[in-house]
Amino acid sequence: MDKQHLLTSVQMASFVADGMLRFDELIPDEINQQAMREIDEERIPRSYEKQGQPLSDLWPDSQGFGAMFRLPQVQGIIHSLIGPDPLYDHHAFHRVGPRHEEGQTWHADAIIDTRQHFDIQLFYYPHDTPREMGGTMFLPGSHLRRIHETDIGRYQNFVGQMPIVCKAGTLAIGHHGIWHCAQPNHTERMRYMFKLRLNPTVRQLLLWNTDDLDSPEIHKALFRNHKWYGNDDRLEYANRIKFWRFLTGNDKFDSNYWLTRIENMPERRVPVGTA
Ligand SMILES: O=C(O)CCC(=O)C(=O)O
Ligand SMILES: [Fe+2]
Repeated sequence: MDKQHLLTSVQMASFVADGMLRFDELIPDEINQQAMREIDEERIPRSYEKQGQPLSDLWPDSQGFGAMFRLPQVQGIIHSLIGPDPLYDHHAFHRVGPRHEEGQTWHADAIIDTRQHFDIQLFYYPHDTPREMGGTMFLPGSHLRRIHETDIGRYQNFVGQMPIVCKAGTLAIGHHGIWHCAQPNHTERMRYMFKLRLNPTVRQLLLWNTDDLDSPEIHKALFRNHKWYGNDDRLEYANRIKFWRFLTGNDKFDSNYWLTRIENMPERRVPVGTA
């Protein structure tokens, strides 16, 4: 894997804090056009392929979706987060018709799943997506609040929610726990969005370009406050510390003594009669 395509430690810290990363205009237009054609002409089936198969076996001749995830830049992103030899979990083609006034309810694509090991989902936008066309709405920082699918469906809007308003060829990568929902399409055009879920087959440990592992920017990225959790921000920070420890293998990593304090459960006994 060419180091130049791997994510940096600061980007990984952003993923730990936000549960997502976005790469605007990453995919060339030729691939975007082919990808939409593949959906329209049903050259790639809507139904799931064999789940749990190596991603590398999937759609070998595809000039659209296959070419998209085989791009060295996309391979570098995938490698950084879930390592080599990822597995295909499932895919979904979304075509939201013109004047489709309904959005999805807020949800995560998961049952309650408390693993530190995580899957990623690629959300690929092959054409310009202005706000009136929807885009997928994400809630950065929601991925560590593990919920069951539409448990959060009663909510309408959150402080800090982020619609993917983007140019063609944009890719968002989400942690499996990220809260999101499709938005209505108020335009006269069809909206396309392609989702692909992938599973790791290796321990997710230092898989990215770690040259900047000691950068002070990591701390800033990890302890970003998204505001929507109000006074509960420290709980989020504690969960991110655990996640960063998992990714770096550094069990002593902490900030402000937050985890070290609650992990202090001494077992050393004072010999009886010495007091
Ligand atoms: O269409 C969208 O923007 C989101 C669809 C979605 O929630 C999904 O594929 O999991
Ligand atoms: Fe979803």
